[in-house]
Amino acid sequence: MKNSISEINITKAKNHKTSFDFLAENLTNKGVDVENIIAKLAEFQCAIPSWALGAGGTRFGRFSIGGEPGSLEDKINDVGTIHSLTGCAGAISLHIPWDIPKDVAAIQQLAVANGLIFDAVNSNTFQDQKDQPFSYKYGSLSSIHKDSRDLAIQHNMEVVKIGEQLGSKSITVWLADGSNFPGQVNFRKALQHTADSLKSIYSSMPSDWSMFIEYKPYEPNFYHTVIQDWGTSFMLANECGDRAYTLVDLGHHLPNTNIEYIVSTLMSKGKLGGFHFNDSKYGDDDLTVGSIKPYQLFLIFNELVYGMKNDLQNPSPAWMIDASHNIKDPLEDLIQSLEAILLAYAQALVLDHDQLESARENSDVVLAQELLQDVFRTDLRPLIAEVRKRKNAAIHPIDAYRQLAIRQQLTGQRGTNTIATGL
Ligand code: PSV
Ligand code: MN
Repeated sequence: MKNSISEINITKAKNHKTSFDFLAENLTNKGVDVENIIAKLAEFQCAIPSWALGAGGTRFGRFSIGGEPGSLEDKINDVGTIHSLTGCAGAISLHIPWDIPKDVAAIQQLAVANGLIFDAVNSNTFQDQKDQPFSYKYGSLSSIHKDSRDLAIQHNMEVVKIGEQLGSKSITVWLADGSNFPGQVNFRKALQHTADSLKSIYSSMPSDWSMFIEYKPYEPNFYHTVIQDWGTSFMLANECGDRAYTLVDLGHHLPNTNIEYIVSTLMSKGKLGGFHFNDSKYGDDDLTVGSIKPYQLFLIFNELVYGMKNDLQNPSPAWMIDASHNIKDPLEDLIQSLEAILLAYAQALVLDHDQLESARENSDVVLAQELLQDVFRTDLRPLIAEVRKRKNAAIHPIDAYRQLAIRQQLTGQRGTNTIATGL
């Protein structure tokens, strides 16, 4: 694949050089250290979840695409393809039990061959599995029923064991628990059970592991969710210990929430552990990153960049795309998301944070806005393309994906009827 990408790059090289040289000169004239930013962008790697490689669906239906991955091996190969084209998708995040590796050594080898590492493993107590002895219908880690709670705790411990074999160092717990109707549960008991369950999972983890606690305001429960917001997650993470962190998923906020402020607060307290990218118009829409609110994404990245530089008590967040691909080819959609993420990151790196700080100190509100919007309205795409070119990835990944007819090849190999596991 690398050779074919290089050949396609040759046809794009002249135009790319013209636009990159123009941008680099303009940025340099403004005092931006272009090479330093290229180096930072080149380091950025974002995990792709194993459930995002097939066609997504809604409860109303699912429109299949050809060549969906039918096995974990296929999924690893698909992430490898995205990584070859973009150079920034060097990790895969598994959802257990959807993707339990049968032959761990072979799976590891395949990942290495594709240049991938295993990022956070994700537990799943939001569905009952076939022949499960106790149901999660009325909750899992929060359940009033001890048998269901114990089963869910056990499951999380097993997920950590699988992750350990693969070299993961963290588990993400997204707890769907809550209630659908007023009066259904005792809030206090559900929260206390959740805290106790999380603490038992936490205390059983290896000492170099981290736990990411994801929050979400609603769905699948529509009256109350136990871990509904960053405050609840933060509180539970503190109760668990130093290696428990909050995970921010961009789609898990009520409309107009100031997510950048949440990011800033969590990082300043050293508690932002994981980050799920997507975009939305209404709720947890799981749309392509940057497709609806790219300015918000830039503002969020400003806080992330500030935090990565100044909040040394905060670990480097584990990045992952968490979107669903309803009508697009998932691989193309993921490539578009990666482009939007890198672009927002590049914008935040180009922003002169010292100048912004001095505008703030002078309460120069107009200058602060000028600084932000000047960067946001500068087309930095050639910078991202340059990073890819230097890594022997594709200057234009979507063009290359189409020229290489990858979906057609996958459909030829895997058929038109395979259906990937996921939501
Ligand atoms: C829940 O909506 C979520 O964002 C969690 O991260 C899950 O693990 C993922 O989606 C897939 O179900
Ligand atoms: Mn998520």
